[in-house]
Order: sequence, then C-alpha cells, then structure tokens
Amino acid sequence: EFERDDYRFLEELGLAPENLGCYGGGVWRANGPTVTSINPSENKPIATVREASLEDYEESMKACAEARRMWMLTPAPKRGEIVRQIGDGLRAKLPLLGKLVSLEMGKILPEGIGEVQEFIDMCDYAVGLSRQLSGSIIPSERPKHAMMEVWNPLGIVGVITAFNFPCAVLGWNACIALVCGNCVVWKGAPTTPLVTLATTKIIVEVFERNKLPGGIFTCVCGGAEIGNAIAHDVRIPLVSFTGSTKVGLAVQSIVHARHGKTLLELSGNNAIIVMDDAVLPLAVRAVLFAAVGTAGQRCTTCRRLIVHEKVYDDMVERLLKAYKQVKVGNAVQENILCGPLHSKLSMASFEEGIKKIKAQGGKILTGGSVLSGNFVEPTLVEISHDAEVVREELFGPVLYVFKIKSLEEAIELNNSVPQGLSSSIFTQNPETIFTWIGPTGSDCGIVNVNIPTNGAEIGGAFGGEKATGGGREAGSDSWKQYMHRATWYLSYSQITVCLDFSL
Ligand code: UN1
Repeated sequence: EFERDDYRFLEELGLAPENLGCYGGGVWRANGPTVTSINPSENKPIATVREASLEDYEESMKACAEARRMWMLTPAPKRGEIVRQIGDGLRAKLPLLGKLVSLEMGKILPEGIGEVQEFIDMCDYAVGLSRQLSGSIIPSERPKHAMMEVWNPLGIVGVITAFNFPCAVLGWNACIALVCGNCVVWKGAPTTPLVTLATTKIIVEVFERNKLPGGIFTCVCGGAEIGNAIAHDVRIPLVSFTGSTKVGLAVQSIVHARHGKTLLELSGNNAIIVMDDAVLPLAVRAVLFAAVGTAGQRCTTCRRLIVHEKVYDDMVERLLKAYKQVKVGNAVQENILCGPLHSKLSMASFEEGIKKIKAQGGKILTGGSVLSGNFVEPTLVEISHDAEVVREELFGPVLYVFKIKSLEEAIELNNSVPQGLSSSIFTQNPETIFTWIGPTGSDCGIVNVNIPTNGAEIGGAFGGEKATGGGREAGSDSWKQYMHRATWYLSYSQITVCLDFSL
C-alpha cells in the first residue's frame, strides 16, 4: 500500500510501492536491478521497479517467438478487434493513466491526459486499418499471368521509447504493429517505468481475457543492456527507436549489421519563421506553446525562431510579455503551463546549455536560470545563427531568436541544422506558403503553416529527415514499414511462356 494519499490512485492502475518490471509469455517476473521512479515536480520517490535481467529477456523472447506464428495467422480484422478492446481498456483508465504520465514524466496534467487520448485515437485508427491492409494487382506483361503485391507481417517488432512520451509513442507503434500481425516487445524509458507497467497491464489484460498467448505483447523494463539485446536480436526484424540522434545511430548500426530494419524518431531542432505579414498575436501564442509547452521536452518543441526584420522588435516585445505570464510549477496542479524538467540529467544539460550559450556570445533576453528543484525559467536567447550550440538539441524551454531579411534567408536558416523534424511559417501570402511547402522550401518531415511545430495529429505520418532518422510513425502509409511486401507472379496458362529469354 502506498503511504502517501496522493499516490493511492496508482493501486487502481495495478501498481504497488514495489513492482516487477518484466512481462513475458503471460508471466510477470524480474531479476534485474531495482530502479526508483522519481516524481520530477518534487524530486521524491514514487515507487520502485525491479528491471528485467538478460535471462528474463531471453525467457520472454522465447514465449514471444512461440506466439508469433499464431498471431501472424490470425485474420487482420480479428487482430483489429483486440486493439479495439485495448482502446476500451485505456478509455476506462484515461484519467488515472493520464495523471500517472503527468506525475512520473512531469508534463502538465492536460498533456498527460492528452497523451493517453492519443493512444486511444491510435487504437481507433488501427481498428479501421485492420480492414484496409490492401495490396494491389499490377498488369503483367506476359499472357495469362497475374502479378500482385501483398503485405505480410514481419513477425516481431521491437519498440524502444523515450521518457518524454512514455505512453503515446508505444501507441503509435504497437497499435499498427499488432494489427499488421506482429508481436510487440516494448522497452520503455528507464525513468518512466510506472507508466510502462500501468500501460502494459491494460494491454495484457485484453490478451488474457481473450485467451490469447501472453507472448504477443512483452514488456521489458531496463536500460542500455536490454536495449542492446533488442538491437542484436535476430528474432526481431524491425526495431522502432525513439530517442537521441547519437543513440539512434548506434541502434541503427547494430540492427543493420544483422540486416534488420529500423524505424527511427530522433532529435529535432525545429524552427518557426515569422514573416512580415504574419498575424502576430497568433504567432506569439503558437511560439509560446511550441517553445515552453512540455517544458521544451518534445522532439517537436520549437527551438529556433526566425523573424523578419520588419516585425522583429514587435514580436520579441510581445514574446517577452507572454513569457513573463507563464506559470511554472508542479505538473499535476491546475493552471500550470510549464512543469519541471524530467530528471537531474535534464537539469545538468540545461545548465550546461546555458553556459555554452553565454560562452558562444548568446544574449539572454529573459530566463536562463534554475528556479528551484527541477524547475527552470523559460528562456529566450539572441544568438548568432552560426553558433555551435544552435545546431544541437537542448532538451528544455530555451528558444533562440534570429533576424532575417527575406524568405530565402529564412528557409536557408531553417534548413541549416543537422536535424529535420518539424517546421512552421507564419504568413498570409500564398506565394510564400507554396514556396515554403514546395521543393525548395522546408526540408523537414513536418511542414506547417500558421500553426506551431508541435501538436502533430495521428492521421498523418509522423517523423523527420536527416539526423531525425527518416522514419514515419502513426498514420498515412506508415503501416507498410511494419510489414513485408511480397510480389506474387502467377501463371494460369498450360503453355510455358517463360521461354522468352528477353524477360
Ligand atoms: C515527441 O516529442 O516525441 O507533435 C513527439 C507533437 C506530438 C508528438 C511529439 N504529437 O507534439
């Protein structure tokens, strides 16, 4: 039993002060080291989780490999029905799980709830998709021959997620992977194990109720050792990884060396351009939400603001006013706009980042300091666009502001960083808009007009180019990455037509 009253809701999510962090083959077990989950708003422990050992991982993977065949042969719409029930399970626990996301990750409550809602939406999306995993019939050039393209499951998909979206990112991957006929092996972030366990409990309850093999969904709490095991595991044809560019690159090289596939969602360094014809009040609100929301810990967070010289002073002044009104505080409390940074590690990189900014000639317009605990001031910085620090992803509420003279200059700046996730322009001019979204415009995976860089919907394909990794998750045709394409050629003629050697 939890001693603190405000942690007692965790019992309704199946959590206890001490928990086992590995679910494999329908069994909870764990023999690895114990980690303590910390509430970043207070820097106090919530509960402990015993992580998976490599032996636990191996046991779980055996059960997963056994379940694989049965799940691949289950008709896709039947798999969709299971995902529909997972959505119902999440709906029933929405307020509680949302609160846990907020408590353990440190994002504000509406965002915690929003994250679980995104998972529910993904379930609905995947249910429909389960009846639309269509292939195609392609005209054959040979008489009495048919050519078809069909999609089959890969078998097992590994999903490694990050602390900043501890619940929704599993949803983007698992909902699609499951309806596509794959078993899922999930490693959540080491600092958000309670969200991992609570989410797993909701999912596996559905498999158990439907008397399906427990190996279809596996959860392994752990750190780099488990991540490494997943990357090396030849039983896992696809590894979907969300995290930093550096770790993503390492995962990619391990998986590719064994001819596996990867789906990478790596660092972003997203810019908003404000042109001289922009509706400024709209732009200010968008920038505030994109740069300060989630305390700057989304991969889609706006980190660079590129403003036309004609509206530069006005825009900066309005922003400074808006920044002063931001309430920073305990994430689960009401009316807070900016919660804490997630961990001591995040705090260290914020402080390190501010030092670098100052050393590289950055001028802090507002913020720049630690308030107390894990709370930092939302920060606005004027700095030269070629300062080294601008090329890196500082995972906190720090925004760099630049002045430009033309659209060409703005696009060049937008595209000048290694990352290529999200981008946005504020303008009312159709020519500017179509240049921005066209071939010589933004080089990012997400190209917005008059809305923030964050807040992407699940119906579209989510992901980015260059150092962001090139993967696309959630909607559109992202599902194809979770399947193997087979091209079928069939002859229905008695005569051998293949003697034509020109083919
Ligand atoms: C992330 O930060 O890892 O566009 C993903 C957004 C969200 C996804 C963010 N839908 O802000």
